[in-house]
Amino acid sequence: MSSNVLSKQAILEGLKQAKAGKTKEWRDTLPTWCPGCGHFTALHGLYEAAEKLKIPPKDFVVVSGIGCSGRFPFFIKGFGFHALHGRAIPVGTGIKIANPDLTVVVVGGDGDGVGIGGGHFPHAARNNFDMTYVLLDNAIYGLTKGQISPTSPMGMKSGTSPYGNIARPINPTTLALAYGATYVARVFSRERDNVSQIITRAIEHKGFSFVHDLSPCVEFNKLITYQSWKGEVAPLPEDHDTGNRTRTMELAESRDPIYLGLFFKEEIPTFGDHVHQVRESFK
Ligand SMILES: Cc1ncc(C[n+]2csc(CCOP(=O)(O)OP(=O)(O)O)c2C)c(N)n1
Ligand code: SF4
Ligand SMILES: [Mg+2]
Repeated sequence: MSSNVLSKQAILEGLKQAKAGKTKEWRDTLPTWCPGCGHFTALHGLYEAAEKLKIPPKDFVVVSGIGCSGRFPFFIKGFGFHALHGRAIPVGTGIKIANPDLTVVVVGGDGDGVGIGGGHFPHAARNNFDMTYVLLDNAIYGLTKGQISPTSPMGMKSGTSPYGNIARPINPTTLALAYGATYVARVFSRERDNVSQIITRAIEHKGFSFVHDLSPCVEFNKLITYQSWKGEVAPLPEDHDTGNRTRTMELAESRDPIYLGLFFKEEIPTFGDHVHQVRESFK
């Protein structure tokens, strides 16, 4: 493994340092995930983004659903809302409407975001709410100990699919593009610096930004792992046009390889801009 990987040893060392009081401004409570969980990388990415963009904790809100991914708000200094399973996005959009000055980041798992909560994702995207949605995809229900999720591959065996998964998986990156998200990226939790960079740019983006993080569950998913994904991923072609939504969908659908990087970005008025225009027209 490269030095860029959050190895078990590096995580334990990090926890030791944090315990010794060498914590950064953005860290508060120590994460409780299994050592090696992919979710650590996105958390680190959020720390780096908040530091880089100098977002004070009073202006930072992290909203999550339920799942191992749902623990995020506890591990970040700022405001947090641990919502119901699949209901993080509507809570996040409500917060943004109530106080547009806040930086709102919604974090959730594959089960949370494209399973039970799948009906909220399209509307946040098409309305172009100025917020970031990080979907931590481990292709399994981690918190409830390993049932198949909407992103699990066909044939995958689990407690709820002892003879193999019979349903076709959903591709969250393609969904985000189809729903009209104005910033769409895919990252892999094995690549810490890329994750931090993409999350930082996503938060900077004015509009609905979506980051699909391939984030392995080292405890319950023995099929989709750091190793299996490592052999399947590749960066987007260097000449990739991030302004072409249709062509981008083809690349998002590819399984061989699974592309990583910034797929699409466009600057159009946000939900808040439209509300402002409507208010102006009252005058
Ligand atoms: C309404 C409701 N249904 C089911 C559950 C049980 N439950 C808790 S977490 C979870 C799935 C979590 O999987 P995912 O969203 O992929 O997050 P992960 O734990 O993998 O990060 C389920 C089914 C619940 N808490 N609430
Ligand atoms: S059960 Fe899986 S998803 Fe949950 S903390 Fe452990 S490794 Fe991460
Ligand atoms: Mg999951």
